[in-house]
Amino acid sequence: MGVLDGKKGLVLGVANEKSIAWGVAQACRREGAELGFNYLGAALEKRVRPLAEKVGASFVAQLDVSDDAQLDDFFAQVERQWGELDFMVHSIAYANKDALKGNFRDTTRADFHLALDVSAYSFIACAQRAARLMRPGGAMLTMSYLGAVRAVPNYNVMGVAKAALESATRYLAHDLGPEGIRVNAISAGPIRTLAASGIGDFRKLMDKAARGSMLKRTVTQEEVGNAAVYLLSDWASGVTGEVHYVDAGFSVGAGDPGCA
Ligand code: 0WE
Repeated sequence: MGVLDGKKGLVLGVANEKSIAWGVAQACRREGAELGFNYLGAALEKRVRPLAEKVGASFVAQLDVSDDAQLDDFFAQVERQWGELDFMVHSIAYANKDALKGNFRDTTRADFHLALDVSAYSFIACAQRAARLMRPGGAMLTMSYLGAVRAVPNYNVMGVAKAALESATRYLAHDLGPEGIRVNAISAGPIRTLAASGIGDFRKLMDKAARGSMLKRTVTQEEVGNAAVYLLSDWASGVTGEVHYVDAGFSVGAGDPGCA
């Protein structure tokens, strides 16, 4: 008996076993959901397929969210295979590595376009296609970060993208509410993932996050997964348009008291 028993859901954005999306997928599986996954390209297919197998996934297909033709094709395959969809998890972001350091004011038009396209527009693109396969009771979820609402050093254009993503969450919730479909976001504290491995000084950032948190630690993929289960389940039937923080209380604190 799980809270997602009988539900079919897509988890978009698994890259490897460290991915937040993988933590979400495992929690959803534990609660009885039938899962489908995407992979970005051939290189990640080798990573994703074995993981998908571990949770008995019934659907795995290629989807690069920056390509409309792939979006159409992916969701057409979901429709053929499943017919209906109960939930969708979007855990996808990308910015140029060089844009995640140095001065925000040096952000180029190309850096801005790429980050906003892959990290924010892609949720809209997936939501419009997923919604057509959902009935009342459907749920969507995306992943954000505190840099959406505060100026976090070096997060730069990703902060602007997450701000757009959180706003899109509210507008999608507005649009899809009358259809009985809920749309929420989780704002997770920093977690060591493939995306994080490309960032200098991530260790220091994790340390600061732990010290400044209420629980005096960082959060895990499993904890994000458990919160995701709640938001995707019927227990959250009255919750939509929300950004739910899973950050050990960091965002409600005044910061690290030992830090000047
Ligand atoms: O959203 C993120 C990371 C997103 C991300 C990470 C990378 C690294 C490698 C997007 N694109 C790329 N592109 C790459 O080439 N986080 C919330 C984690 C994160 O990233 C940061 C952070 C935190 C926290 C970057 C700078 C400062 C803090």
